[in-house]
Amino acid sequence: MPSPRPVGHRIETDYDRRRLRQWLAGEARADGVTRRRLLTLLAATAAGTALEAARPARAAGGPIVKPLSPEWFIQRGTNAETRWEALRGTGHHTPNELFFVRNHTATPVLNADEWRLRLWGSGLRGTPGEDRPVEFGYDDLRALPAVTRTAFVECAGNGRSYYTSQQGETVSGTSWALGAIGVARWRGVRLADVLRRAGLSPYAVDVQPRGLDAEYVSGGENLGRVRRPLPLAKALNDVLLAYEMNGERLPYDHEYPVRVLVPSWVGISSIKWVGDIEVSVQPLFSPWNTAFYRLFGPSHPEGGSAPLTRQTTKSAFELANVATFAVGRRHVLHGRSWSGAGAVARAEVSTDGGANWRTARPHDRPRTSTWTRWSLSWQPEAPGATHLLARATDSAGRTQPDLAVPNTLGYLFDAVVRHPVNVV
Ligand SMILES: Nc1nc2c(c(=O)[nH]1)N[C@H]1C(S)=C(S)[C@@H](COP(=O)(O)O)O[C@H]1N2
Ligand SMILES: [Mo]
Repeated sequence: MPSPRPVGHRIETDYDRRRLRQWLAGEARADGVTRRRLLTLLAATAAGTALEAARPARAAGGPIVKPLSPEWFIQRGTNAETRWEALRGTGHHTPNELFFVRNHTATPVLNADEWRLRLWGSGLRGTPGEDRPVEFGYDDLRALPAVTRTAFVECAGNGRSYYTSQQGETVSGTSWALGAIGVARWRGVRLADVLRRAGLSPYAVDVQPRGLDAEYVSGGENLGRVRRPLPLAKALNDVLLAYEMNGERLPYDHEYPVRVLVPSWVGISSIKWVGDIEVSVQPLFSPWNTAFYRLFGPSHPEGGSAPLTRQTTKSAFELANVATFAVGRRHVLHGRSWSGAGAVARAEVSTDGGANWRTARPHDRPRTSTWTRWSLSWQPEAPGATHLLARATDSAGRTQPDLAVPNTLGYLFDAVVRHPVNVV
């Protein structure tokens, strides 16, 4: 049986080519994306229509509302990375207080009583010729059948700093180590249920959720509010509109009152503070599936890869960056591995620079869209600085390589990370 990865990728590439051709033929819409960008993407290819007036969102004092204790987080601009050593002993789900934050601008503090989710666009069966939106309030969503699901949210750029520190590549973007991931138990409603209730047209192809946070300005250009198209097939499959995280009301940063949760896909798909969802019979483009969140560079198609979807395979130790171990003693190393392409089939650890690998003992029943915790004992025999290596193989047959294929924006790092430790 062929592995799901190339097949899934091919489908995505074909889908992307088809939608770009449709754009050239005037059958697709691209808001806030330049014509030059789309022409580049076609490898040979937007007229922007005016963005809808932004609904003002109340911004909080700083970019992040929750307290960022330095023992738990590394602050990176408007973002906060979870420290892996802080996850030690926290259980399968990342506590909300410890969950990483990735904000393009700042967390808006919204009021659930005033919040409305507006569904609109050509992909809804309304009165013909009339673009009549359908609205849901917070209580309307809570009254629909609820589902619960454990899933990670992981930034596409998680691990980006290792392109530079391990591979000598120059990449742009937030210099995450491996802490731009968290796993939560999300509770909400199926996006499929909401779309059907809104009157989904059989001709709809894309949906585009958009956040209520402020417009994002990059390189002097206002790109509008954070939004990224999602193919209808994925939207109907396993996407949630989540209103609870680990049994609590969503915290402001993650994002109260409702977020989109797209299991297994790159974090940008999971739009926070969702205020509206466009449903379209035409393929949609935004800067978040054209200029960003594709692979660019010499190893990739001219004009970039297809828009990123599934996350890669990764592993991390629940250890501080240069953790200290006593020589001659037996230690238990703890870590976690995960993949966007399936469950973790095996996690292995090398304590001798990659010459020998031992299979770690799993602590979870491996499942898709979440990590598997593991442990392994280690008795260091000589003092000095060394590295610990962990690598995973997923149920799709992907094993973490020694080198990740570089891309200019530093997405989807998947190579084995060399974790520095000190034996004393
Ligand atoms: N509205 C909105 N949604 C957003 C973002 C944002 O800045 N604004 N950041 C995205 C990115 S890049 C990531 S990785 C995840 C991070 O989710 P978290 O902050 O809850 O960890 O949210 C995504 N959704
Ligand atoms: Mo991200």
